[in-house]
Amino acid sequence: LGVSGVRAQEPAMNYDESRVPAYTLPDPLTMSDGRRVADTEGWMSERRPELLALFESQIYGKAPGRPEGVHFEVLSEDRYALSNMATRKEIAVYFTDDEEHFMTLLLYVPNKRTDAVPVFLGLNFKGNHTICDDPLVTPSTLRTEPGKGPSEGFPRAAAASRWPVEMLIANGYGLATVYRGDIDPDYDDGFQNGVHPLFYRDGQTRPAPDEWGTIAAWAWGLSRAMDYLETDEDVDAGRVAVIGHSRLGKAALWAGAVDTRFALVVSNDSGCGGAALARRRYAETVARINRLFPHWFCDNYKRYAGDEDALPVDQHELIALIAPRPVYIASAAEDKWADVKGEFLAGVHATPVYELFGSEGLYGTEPPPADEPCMSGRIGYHVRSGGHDITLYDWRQFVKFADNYLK
Ligand code: GTR
Repeated sequence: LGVSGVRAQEPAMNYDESRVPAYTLPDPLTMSDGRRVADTEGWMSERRPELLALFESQIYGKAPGRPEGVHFEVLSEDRYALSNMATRKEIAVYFTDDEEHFMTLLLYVPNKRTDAVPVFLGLNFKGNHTICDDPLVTPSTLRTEPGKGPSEGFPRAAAASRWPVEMLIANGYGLATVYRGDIDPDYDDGFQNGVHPLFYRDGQTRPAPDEWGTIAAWAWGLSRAMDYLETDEDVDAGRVAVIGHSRLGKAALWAGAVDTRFALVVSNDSGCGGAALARRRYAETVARINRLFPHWFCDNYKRYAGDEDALPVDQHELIALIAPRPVYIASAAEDKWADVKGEFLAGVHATPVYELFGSEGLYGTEPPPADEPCMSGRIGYHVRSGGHDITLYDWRQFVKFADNYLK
């Protein structure tokens, strides 16, 4: 489908709950051939790989896995960061065996530690230097569409409200982050920049219809960050939580689904193509997201524009792919664009898979009232009052939830 074909199928935007169409969700515990998943062994060895392959080929696209040449270089280490509370490291993660293509991982670990620490890992929107007011963080090079965005990058600490580094350090967590543009710049250039061309076969000029878009590339980058964290003795790689807000929340969920090394997954306001059920067609739809962000998903996903019922999966099964590892889904009351109820219901409908593992999940037919988190099961959830953002309130809940599993 060309872009105009996608637009022709695009239905009017719906913000009216009474106009959400009737839909039937695919059952995560029924195989494509109709067999029921009887136990965790059947889930792990048969149904999970089947679902993963469907998400891969129809939505996010296949990524190349860990390249042989991946290697790391600690560029700086400073034990006196954040008023001596933390050690800061900057690490070049080279994607191949050359040293031309890399991302810069910024890592803080608490100085008050007796052992390797649990870490939150997430991509940032505007550059590593924007996450806090630390004058020694190397500014990331801005990679936006030519002519768009501030030409000289964002000021230091521009995104500090989204990254409560001191609070995490005080609670015994490390924080690791990478600028999304280091992996793949967030605009449609036919996949010429970013990591995609590094893995083209001879003569290939763009990903095949079932190969990775930008979100899968970001998720792949999170796994490469994990490759480094596994080598850092200050970090307990068995206790890494992957987190993301909005489009980066979609990437965090996909990273957590693909890569079982992530011990816990946090989705904040991830919406369409993230935690929200596609079949509800509430606010942002498959048609709309593919028209505005044609580079995010694989080309096969465009087939489902206006035809969500034909999807062989829905987003509750993305949550289920994380089972039995804990997952937290956060919504914001005024963030209707991300479909609060659709995000909540995805957690509810992933629950049978958690129950198969003997765990509790998430329950109910309506999201809980604002600012009343649910944390009794392995699927945590809250609606924060306010709009599309990630705030200290959100992070406090994630830490509280993570304390149950990573401490
Ligand atoms: C919006 C997009 C959403 C969400 C958001 C964001 O424009 O429609 O899916 O990802 O951007 O990343 O802030």
